[in-house]
Amino acid sequence: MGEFSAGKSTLSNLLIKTAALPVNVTATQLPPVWISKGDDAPYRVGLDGRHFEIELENLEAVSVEDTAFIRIFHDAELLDHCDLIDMPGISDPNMDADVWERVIPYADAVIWCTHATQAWRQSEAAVWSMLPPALYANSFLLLTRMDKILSERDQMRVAKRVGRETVGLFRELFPISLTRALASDGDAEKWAASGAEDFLNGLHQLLAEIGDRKAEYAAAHAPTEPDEPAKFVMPSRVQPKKLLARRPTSRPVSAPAPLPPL
Ligand SMILES: Nc1nc2c(ncn2[C@@H]2O[C@H](COP(=O)(O)OP(=O)(O)OP(=O)(O)O)[C@@H](O)[C@H]2O)c(=O)[nH]1
Ligand SMILES: [Mg+2]
Repeated sequence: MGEFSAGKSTLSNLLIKTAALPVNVTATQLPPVWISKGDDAPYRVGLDGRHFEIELENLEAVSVEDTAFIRIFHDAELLDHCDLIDMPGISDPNMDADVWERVIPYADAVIWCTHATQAWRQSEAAVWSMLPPALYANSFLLLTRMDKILSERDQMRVAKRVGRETVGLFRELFPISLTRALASDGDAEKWAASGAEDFLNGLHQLLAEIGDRKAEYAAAHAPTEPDEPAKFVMPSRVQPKKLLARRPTSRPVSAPAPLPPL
């Protein structure tokens, strides 16, 4: 999530190692794009829940007004551990907040992108304060476009200020240059210098923790056979899979399922 042009789609493309999502200098007029593992054909989900075929090459033709979200599928390793939802910008005057608000209940965690050069504006803090506080401990704040801040001293200064202003609101803050990460092209030093390595380590750690919590929760709530002796009742092992985003269900989007506590 984040303001328009904060780098959300650039980040999604980096995470799935494919230029699947349109990246634009101006605001992108797209509904949320929900990315899962697989090779199914892409489709859009209408506001009434019906599915409609779409063309991957022509995502920008999808109408924001009557689409809840777009579903696309890729074979990226990260998608073994979570789904991703690439969101539209939060304060685009041409887009109703409903467009992104209706997918929030599906999220277990948020990666918030904020432009390092104007980081953590009031509009961002205001939207974040309206989201479920249960998300905070599972969410990251990315200071994107760090390459636009030239001196190391200024980079540290902005990271420190934003860290101070967001105490308790995020699990962790990572400065990153998404464009440098994309351009590192297998160069480990450039990858680390871009900030991508630290962020990806943090993300994998979070996904593992959420997976463990979900597995424990599922085991603790597994149905038991009342007539059988306790020693024969085995908790069913549930493999955690979709962590950043839950799949749509028939329940209303305003009633998110509880995530086991940290
Ligand atoms: N220099 C620099 N440019 C970046 C960085 N991240 C993204 N950009 C550029 O910023 C522009 C917007 O990036 P997007 O990924 O489309 O931003 P977005 O948040 O998805 O924007 P919307 O979907 O319109 O809300 C593109 O031209 C990107 O190349 C970065 O870390 N450094
Ligand atoms: Mg985008």
